[in-house]
Amino acid sequence: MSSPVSYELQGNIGVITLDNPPVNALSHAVRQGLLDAINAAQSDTSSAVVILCEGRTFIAGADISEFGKPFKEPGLPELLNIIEASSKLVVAAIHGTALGGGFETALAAHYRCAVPSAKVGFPEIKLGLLPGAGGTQRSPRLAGVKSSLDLITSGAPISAGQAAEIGLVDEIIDGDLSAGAIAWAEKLVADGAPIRKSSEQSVPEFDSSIFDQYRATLANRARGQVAPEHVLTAVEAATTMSFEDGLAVERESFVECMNSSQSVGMRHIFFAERQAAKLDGVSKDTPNRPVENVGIIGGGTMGGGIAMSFANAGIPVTMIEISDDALARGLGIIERNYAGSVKRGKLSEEKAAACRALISGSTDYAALAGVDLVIEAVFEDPDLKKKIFKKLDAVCKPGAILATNTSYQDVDAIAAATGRPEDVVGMHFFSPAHIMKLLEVVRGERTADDVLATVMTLAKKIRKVAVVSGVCYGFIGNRMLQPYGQTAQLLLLEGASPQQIDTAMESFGMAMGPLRVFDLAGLDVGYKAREALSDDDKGDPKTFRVPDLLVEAGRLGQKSGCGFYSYDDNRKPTPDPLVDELINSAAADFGIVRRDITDEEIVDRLVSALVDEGRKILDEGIAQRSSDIDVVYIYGYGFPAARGGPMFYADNRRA
Ligand code: 3H9
Repeated sequence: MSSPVSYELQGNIGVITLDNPPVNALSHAVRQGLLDAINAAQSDTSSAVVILCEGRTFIAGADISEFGKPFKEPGLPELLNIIEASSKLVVAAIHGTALGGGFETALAAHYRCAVPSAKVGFPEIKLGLLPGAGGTQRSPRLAGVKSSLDLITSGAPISAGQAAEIGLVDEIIDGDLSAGAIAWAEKLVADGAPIRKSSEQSVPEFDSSIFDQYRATLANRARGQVAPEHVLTAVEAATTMSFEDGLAVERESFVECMNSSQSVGMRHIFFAERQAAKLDGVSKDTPNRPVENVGIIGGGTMGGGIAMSFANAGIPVTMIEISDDALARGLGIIERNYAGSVKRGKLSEEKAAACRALISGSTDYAALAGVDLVIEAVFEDPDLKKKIFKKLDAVCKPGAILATNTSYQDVDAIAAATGRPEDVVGMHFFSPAHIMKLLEVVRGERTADDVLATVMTLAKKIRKVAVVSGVCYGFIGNRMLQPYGQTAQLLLLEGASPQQIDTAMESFGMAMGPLRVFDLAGLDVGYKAREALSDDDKGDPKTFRVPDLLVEAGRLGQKSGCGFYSYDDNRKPTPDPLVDELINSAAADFGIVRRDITDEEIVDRLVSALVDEGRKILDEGIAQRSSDIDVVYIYGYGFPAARGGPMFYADNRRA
């Protein structure tokens, strides 16, 4: 088999080219090829070596699919030490993304150049890992402790320009990277530039309290995760030990993280997220419909957030509201959201203005005549939705995709209100829609393959993680939430307090416990929904008696200042003895003798409630695969990524 790495002399420059699509990951064959090439360069007539990559990107990291499998020499840390020890000057030429082990390869080179659009970073933390091939040792020596900790603990990439500012990139190359990098290498040789080893630099001065500061911040931000503490230990070692000893500390930490269940869960999610984009029964060559502009019906919180998601990706949006006042209110919310992002430093003034300029409004459906996609985001009234789709059918051009953002309703029934059900699909965003990453794409019985394929592509463009769901009440996520919420109510009656349940689930890793979620969403929402149901459909009264009593006592949740908790002006929850009394008396009414319930039982029963419903969803073919359900819960419901999602957690715990 031919090697994914080639080596040739171009004049006096040895050019090493990696070609391992799609992202030039450092598979065993790539590592071996790099080793052979760098060895070859030592004894030929080259005076410098340039490492270049074919395709869309520089090396995007170690090959994650090799993790957890038997290791094959050469290992990356050793290979990078050999590259750094090269007697010929080594230049890394970066385009696309140099990530993780890829960026570590660049840091082991003696000089680094990059095109302006390139990005570099250490995403290992998102896999429950830390850089394991010298990144924690070389980066602080080049960029200082603070910049390195920011890069490694956030996992977020930075631009080539930012990397140049902090000393991680030496030269920005405009135009053709290959020609530019070779010319720059020739110039370095001609100028007598030294072989500059990152490992031999000394760490610039830093504030000695920095590690304590990061420890405190990370204890909060990355609650319960093991990798961040290892990052701090390894970077600290770079400041107190020799390079070799620091590397040994990094190695030990890396191996420990790699074997942790947290990293196993996060790696599962990495592949699950990419797998979710694949459609069963739809060829990946299915042509996409063009989507160059979008209409949104409804300028509420949801419609506004959806509009921002598209505008942020450069796609113009026309927002429809029923009156000038409602439209002004909707556009006003968007305005304030953008202003908030600028204030928090998340967006530049210019970028915010450019995005805002892409959103226009109208009260006339005729404004939607030319759009390629319409998303309806009005409140959950099935008749209203059907009426809107009838109107859209009349006004939209042939081939336009008609989507509903419904969280629960029957997408097939909505599609049937039009004469073109094949163009209708569900696009269920999560609030706040411009921030939450999950998009449930609901495949109706008659949704056309190219509509589905288009929406999946579009999801990636607007930076959402899309998961396909079949039609059922609540789709994947909200359907599973129902038994989860009901189990929380049973636990209350049987003896647990709201704060015990929430604390147990938050310690397990949930972003928020179930009762705080109820309070946030508003207890009146479920109350109103139940009013419309028959006693049979409502189910076991034990599963809703407490929230009903709370609503009847005027405790609607955060919005009324109290629900399962009392809230202060900063929305900080405090346990309320009145709620305990109310739970006690409800339990007595049902003849339940309350008992001590362990945190373990709470977690077990609540997660099992999710998983049992998840299994039914799989059996019914509503979800394409178990890992899709994990993706829904991690990106839409605050399930801890380090547990790999509810289905993965259950499968692995019982295995
Ligand atoms: C590491 O480096 C550890 C070291 O410090 C120490 C080692 C000792 N491996 O995301 P996409 C696949 S840890 C294997 O859709 P995009 C991916 O599964 C690693 N496969 O593309 C997908 O396959 P498929 C640190 C990988 O253009 C295909 O490539 N690095 C890897 O939207 C396309 O992926 C990272 O964590 C990989 N490293 O985004 C970077 N990366 O088509 C991870 C991708 O079969 N990668 N694949 O579904 C990324 O962030 C994105 O892929 C990237 C491109 C931004 C590069």
